[in-house]
Amino acid sequence: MSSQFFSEVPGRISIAGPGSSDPLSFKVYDPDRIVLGKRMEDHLRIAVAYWHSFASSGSDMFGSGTWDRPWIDAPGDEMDGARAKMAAAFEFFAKLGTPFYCFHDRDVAPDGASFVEFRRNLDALADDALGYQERTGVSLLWGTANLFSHPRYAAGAATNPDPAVFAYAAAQVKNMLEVTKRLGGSNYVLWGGREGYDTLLNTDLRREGAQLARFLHLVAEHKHRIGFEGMLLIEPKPMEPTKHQYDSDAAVVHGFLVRNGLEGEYKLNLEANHATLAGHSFHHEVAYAAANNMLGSVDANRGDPQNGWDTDQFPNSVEDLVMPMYEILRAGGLGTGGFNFDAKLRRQSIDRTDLFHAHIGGIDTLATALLAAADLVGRARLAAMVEERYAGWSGPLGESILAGKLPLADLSARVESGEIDPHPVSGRQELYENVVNQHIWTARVGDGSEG
Ligand code: XLS
Ligand code: NI
Ligand code: NI
Repeated sequence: MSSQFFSEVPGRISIAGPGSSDPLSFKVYDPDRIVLGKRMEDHLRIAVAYWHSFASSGSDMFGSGTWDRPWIDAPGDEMDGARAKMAAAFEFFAKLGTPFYCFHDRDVAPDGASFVEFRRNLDALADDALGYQERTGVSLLWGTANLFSHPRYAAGAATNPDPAVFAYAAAQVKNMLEVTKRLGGSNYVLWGGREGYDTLLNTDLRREGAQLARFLHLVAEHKHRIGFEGMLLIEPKPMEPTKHQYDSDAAVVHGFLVRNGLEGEYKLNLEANHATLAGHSFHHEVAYAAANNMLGSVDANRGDPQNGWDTDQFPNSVEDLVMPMYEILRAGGLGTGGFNFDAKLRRQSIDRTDLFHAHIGGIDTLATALLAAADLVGRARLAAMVEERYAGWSGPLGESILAGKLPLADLSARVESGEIDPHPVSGRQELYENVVNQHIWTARVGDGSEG
C-alpha cells in the first residue's frame, strides 16, 4: 500500500502529552495508560466512520461538495474509485492509530446495475478490506446496511407499504451481516433512518410496527443461523429524515423489543446528538440503557445548541461526556461496543489534514472525560451520596414494600398510627453538581494525589 493520500501527515500521530504544541499529536489520549485497571484504548475502543470521512463530499442542501475526495464521482471504473477510497481510509486509520472503523455496505461498494452486481462489488471490496485489516491491525467495530439513501427506500425499508421493498432490504441486510461476520466485526447496527412516517394521513401505524418486529426477528434468526457472534444493535433517533422515526429513543426501543419477544437479541447504539434531538440529555440515554442492560455502543458526536438538526459535529465538550462515561464505567464498560465518530467536518474544512485535527480533538475530549469519570468512580463520593439517599430502601420498611409484604391497607394503618411519618430531606443538587465539577477540574489539571 503506497497510496499516501495524506502525505502531509508523514507517520503515526504521536502521543505527546498536554504540553505539546504539535497540532498533530494526542494531548490526553494515551492508549497504554492504565485507567481503573484497563488500558485507555480498551476502554474507548475508538472507531472512524467511513461514511462521513470518506464517502461524503461536504455537500449540503445549498451547495455541492467542498472536500478533497477525488474518488467521489471520478470518471472511469467505479471500482477503481472504491479502491482508492479504501486505500485512503486505511492509510488514515493506520496513521491515526485507533483500533476500529465502521461502514455501511454502500459506503464501500458502488451500486452497480443490479442487486447481484452490488453484491459482487461488496464481496470484492470486503476481500480487500480483509487484507487491509490484516496489514494494519485495524478491526471492524460494526457493519450496517444503508436502507435509506436509494429512492426505493423513500417510504421506509421494513416499514414500507410494499412488501417487495421489505424483501429487498432483507436481502441487503443478509449480505451485509455475512460480510460483517467475514470481516470479524464486533457488532452489527440497524439504524431505521426511514422507518417512520412523513405524515400519519397515509400511514398504518399498526401494520408498520408489525413489519418492523418481523424484520428484526428475521435478522436475529439469520445471525444465529450463520453463527455471527457479535451483538445486534439498534440506533435510536427520533426524526430526520422522517418527521417521526419509530426507534425514537432508548426507552421506546426497549419497550418495542420487550413487546415483540426480542429482548436479549438487541442492544443499543446510542448517538449523542440523537439524544439531543429526542429532547433528552445524552446522559439520560446512556443511564436508561445501563439501567436496563441495553448498553451496546456509542456514536460520538454533538449537535449545535442553536441549530435544531443532526449537525454531526465532533465532540469537544468534556462536561457533556463525563456523566455518560461514568454510567458506562459503572456498567462495566461497553463490552463489544466502542466509541464511533459518527461525526463530520464542517463544509469549510477542506484540507486533508482537517480530518486528523477533528479526530484528534474528539479523541482527546473522550480521553479527558474518561479520566474524570474514572476519578469519580474511583473515589466513589457520588455513588456514596446516592446510596445514602436511598438507604431507607435497604431497611426493613423498604425491603418489605418491595418484597410485596405490605398491602395498601397495612401501609395506611401504619401511617394512621403515626408509626410512619416522613420528613423532607434535601436533594442537594448543587452539591452533586459541585462534586462532578471538582472531578472534571482534577482530571484537567491533575491533583498529584493517589486514589
Ligand atoms: C444518522 C445515523 C447513521 C447511523 C448509521 O443519523 O447516525 O449515521 O449511525 O446508519
Ligand atoms: Ni446521526
Ligand atoms: Ni449514528
